[in-house]
Amino acid sequence: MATPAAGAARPKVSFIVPVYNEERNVLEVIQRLRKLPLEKEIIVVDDGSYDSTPLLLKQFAGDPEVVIHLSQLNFGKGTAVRVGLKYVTGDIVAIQDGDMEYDVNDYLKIIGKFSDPQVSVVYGSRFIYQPESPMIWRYWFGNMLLRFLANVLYHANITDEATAYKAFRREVICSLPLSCKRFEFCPEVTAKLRKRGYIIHEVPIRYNPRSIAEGKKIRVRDGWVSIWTLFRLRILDD
Ligand SMILES: Nc1nc2c(ncn2[C@@H]2O[C@H](COP(=O)(O)OP(=O)(O)OP(=O)(O)O)[C@@H](O)[C@H]2O)c(=O)[nH]1
Ligand SMILES: [Mg+2]
Repeated sequence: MATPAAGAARPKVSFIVPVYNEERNVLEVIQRLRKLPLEKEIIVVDDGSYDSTPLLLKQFAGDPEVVIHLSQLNFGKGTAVRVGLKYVTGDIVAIQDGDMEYDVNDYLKIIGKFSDPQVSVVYGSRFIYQPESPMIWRYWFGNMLLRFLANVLYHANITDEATAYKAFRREVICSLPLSCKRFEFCPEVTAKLRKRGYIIHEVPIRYNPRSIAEGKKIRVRDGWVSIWTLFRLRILDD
C-alpha cells in the first residue's frame, strides 16, 4: 500500500489548516507550525469568516511556506479540508485545526511513525495519553460511541476516531473519494480508509479542549451526523 520512496528520511509535510472565525488563534497556530523542525507547507483554508481572520491571513501573501485560500461563502470544515487537498504537494498530509486544543509538537511523533514505509495512516489518540486529558462528559461519551462504532463496523482497532490529528501519505488521502462538508470528515475518512484495508496507527497526544464560548464550532448535531456517516458508509458502495 505504501511506496518505499514515500518512507524517505525527511518527508515534506503538508499541513491543512481549516479556519473559521479564528482571529484569536490562527496566527499563533501558524507560528507554532512554522517552528516545527520539518520540511513543510502550511495550507490555510478560510471560508467566509466574518471576524478579522481573513485580514490577519493577508500578511502571508507571497510567503513561500504558507498558502492561503480564502472564499466568501461558508461551506464547513470538511469542504475546507477537501479544498486544501487540491493544493498539497508534500509526502505526508496532516490536519491541523486553527485552534490550540492540540499541541503541534505532537505532530513530530506522528510524522516520525512514517519512517516505517509500511505505515500509511497515523492518528493522534487523546485516550492513550497519560494522564488522560480532561473532556466534558458529552464530548467524552460521543467520542466513545464513535470509537466503538469504528471498531465494530470497520474493525478499525483504534482508541480515538474523532481526533483532529490525522496524518496520511499524500497518495492515500488524495485517492479517497471524499464528499464531506462539515465535521463528518473524520468518520468519512476513517470508514473509507478501512474499507480499502489501510491500518490506522496511533500515537498518544495531549488535548486541551476549548469551550463554545472560546470558539468551538462543533455541536451535538455534528455528533449525530458522524454516527450516521459511519452507518451509511458501511452499507453504501463508494
Ligand atoms: N474553513 C472552515 N473551518 C472550519 C469550519 N468550521 C470549523 N472550522 C475549523 O475546524 C477546526 C475545528 O473546529 P472546532 O470547532 O474546534 O471543532 P473540534 O471539536 O476541534 O472538531 P474536530 O477537530 O473536527 O474534532 C477549527 O480550526 C475551526 O476553525 C468551517 O465552516 N470552515
Ligand atoms: Mg478544535
